[in-house]
Amino acid sequence: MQDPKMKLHCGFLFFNMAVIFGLHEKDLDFELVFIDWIAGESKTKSFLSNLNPFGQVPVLEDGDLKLFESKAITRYLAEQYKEEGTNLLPNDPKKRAIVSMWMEVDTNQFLPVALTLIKELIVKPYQGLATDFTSVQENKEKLSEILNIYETRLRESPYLAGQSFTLADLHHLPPIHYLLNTEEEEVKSLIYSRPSVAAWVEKMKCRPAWLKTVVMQEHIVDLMNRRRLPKQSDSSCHELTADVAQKTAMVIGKN
Ligand SMILES: N[C@@H](CCC(=O)N[C@@H](CS)C(=O)NCC(=O)O)C(=O)O
Repeated sequence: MQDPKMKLHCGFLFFNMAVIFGLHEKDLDFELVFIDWIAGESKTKSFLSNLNPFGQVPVLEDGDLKLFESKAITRYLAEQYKEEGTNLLPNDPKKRAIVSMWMEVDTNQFLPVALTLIKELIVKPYQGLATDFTSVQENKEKLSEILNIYETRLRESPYLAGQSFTLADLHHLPPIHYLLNTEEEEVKSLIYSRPSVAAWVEKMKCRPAWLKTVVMQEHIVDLMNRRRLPKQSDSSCHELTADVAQKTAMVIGKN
């Protein structure tokens, strides 16, 4: 088998999922290098000096290029591999500006709220820490207001930046996936009680690239859980990639 061209250093959580989603949308081959950031693997000397001085994943290596920050990575994939897979950025500067605007909305409005909820409801319990329910309540209220604006927008157009799926939509689905997987029914109903938001989410969830992303993420979580078991036998990154590739192909077929 030919060596994959790119290497993605990544672990659990949605920033990582966004890049995996982007790679699948672009139909690109890559090697996945699992980084257990919860166990501190993104803070080693070698990671900090070779990959990301901020000690975070995801990091993409494409030849001599090393990139961190998920949105910088997916934008690079969209531009560098324009002719491959889905076109994630329109050519027209005005349409492209609308994509950038909704990506900024994601970063500055949606993500801080979603991230707090996901940390409180998923990450902290995983780490054995107590959830701050006051913060959960505050952020549910903020999420509701933000989703009202999204509902209005998505009544006008099927995707955030217009008629087609773009990077702006791509970056929203991974955190939404986590929000839908919390134990809090109210968080789920904030999303599903808004018909246009619900339709947008359901449409995106059917994308073949997303289905592959979910399978890959489930294996990342499995690997993370296995590492926490006593006497686990560790898998190498190559084993993970091969295993994931095989299971992904089995579940949805190679398109
Ligand atoms: N803005 C960054 C955020 C990346 C991020 O927060 N990564 C988390 C994992 S999801 C991480 O590596 N955390 C380890 C740490 O901050 O110590 C991006 O979009 O890539």
